[in-house]
Amino acid sequence: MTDLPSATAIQQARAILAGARRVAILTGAGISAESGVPTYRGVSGVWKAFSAKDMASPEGFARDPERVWAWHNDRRLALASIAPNAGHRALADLERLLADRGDRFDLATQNIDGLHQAAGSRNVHELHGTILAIYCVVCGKRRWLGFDPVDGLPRCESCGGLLRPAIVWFGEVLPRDVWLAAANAATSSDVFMTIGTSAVVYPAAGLVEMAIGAGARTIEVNLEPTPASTLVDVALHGPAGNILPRLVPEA
Ligand code: BJW
Ligand code: ZN
Repeated sequence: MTDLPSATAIQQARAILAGARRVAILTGAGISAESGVPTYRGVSGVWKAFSAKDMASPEGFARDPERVWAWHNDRRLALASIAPNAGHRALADLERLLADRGDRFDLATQNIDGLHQAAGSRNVHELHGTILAIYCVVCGKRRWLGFDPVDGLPRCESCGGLLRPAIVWFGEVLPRDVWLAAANAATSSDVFMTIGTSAVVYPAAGLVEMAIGAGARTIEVNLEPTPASTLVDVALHGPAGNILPRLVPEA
């Protein structure tokens, strides 16, 4: 079990955030873990039970779309009864505080679960897409799906093509406009935070280095050390739901 960060480390991070005018955030599965969403890596991670090659690649979907759809249906059903936690809410509070001051806040997330938006975050860049939307593999037409169950293999209303979850799988390029917004936020931020991500999946993991290269102060919040820990100014190790509410300046 990880010890909580020292009061001094929390204080350092609070001081960095208190003076911030342009905050950029990167989140990963760890911020949703306390809501009950499984992370990908680690002992109880999704990739222990399911192969990323089969479930998170265009080749895996082409081989067995029924199996990929069945798994996504299960996950969407589970999400329907999952709520944001104190970590998501603290980031939404921080966004409101900065907006009230006329300052900038960008939240780039690798998560596909929609929990930041459910917590009230507005300026969210979904780097790896969303499990709550679908698009046609033939004509690209996209539509919102939400938590509704899908029977069998869903087909496009326009062209009859196979529909797939609007998630970015391995080997696929991130949506260009979303990536550019996140990269721009990172390189123009004065404070960049990386939260609940193992920081191994690129290009998202590169945002912290881009922010540092452009002069941002940096904070990491994670249960355990990651490749980003040695790069940041302050690394806070512990649960995001405990740490984040303690970092947000009072309004
Ligand atoms: C807590 C906590 C608590 C827990 N509080 N913390 C070799 C080298 C470099 C790159 C590559 C390479 N080979 C291939 C690549 C490219 C590849 C990549 O980076 N692979 C690496 C794994 C090596 N990237 C891509 O393919 C991307 N596209 C791309 O690069 O396009 C250009 C290109 C095209 C063609 C060829 C090559 C390049 C796309 C990546 C898409 C990733 N998509 C996924 C799948 C979603 C599937 C689904 O859900 O259905 O997105 S992968 C998966 O990992 C998911 C996540 O968003 C992503 C990141 O994971 P995350 O969020 O960091 O979660 P975990 O589980 O890893 O970590 C959780 C963390 O939380 C841990 O650190 C815990 O300690 C912590 N934690 N509880 C605080 N309470
Ligand atoms: Zn179509």
